[in-house]
Amino acid sequence: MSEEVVFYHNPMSRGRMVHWMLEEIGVPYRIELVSFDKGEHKKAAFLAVNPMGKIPTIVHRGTAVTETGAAGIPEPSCHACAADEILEAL
Ligand SMILES: N[C@@H](CCC(=O)N[C@@H](CS)C(=O)NCC(=O)O)C(=O)O
Repeated sequence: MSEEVVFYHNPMSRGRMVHWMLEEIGVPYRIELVSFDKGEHKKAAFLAVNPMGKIPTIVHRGTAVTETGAAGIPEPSCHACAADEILEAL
């Protein structure tokens, strides 16, 4: 199972909040841009990741997180220090 955090994003979406959070906590991640104009969010390749066809989506350790409010906080066990900083800030 991959340790990589993959962030499916479109800059014209609420994914910007998740992008901001990932940058703030310094978690390594890879962005996969999903074009609304090209309808990529409703194509099979992305629906296999998130059947709702919505952005943002984060995939980590085989699990897709599809809610903005949840996607912004990665699993604490992976990035303990960063997660601790977030929890202290809340
Ligand atoms: N409940 C989700 C909703 C995500 C959502 O609706 N994203 C919009 C962009 S901001 C989207 O993907 N729209 C494309 C569509 O619904 O076709 C969340 O808050 O993250």
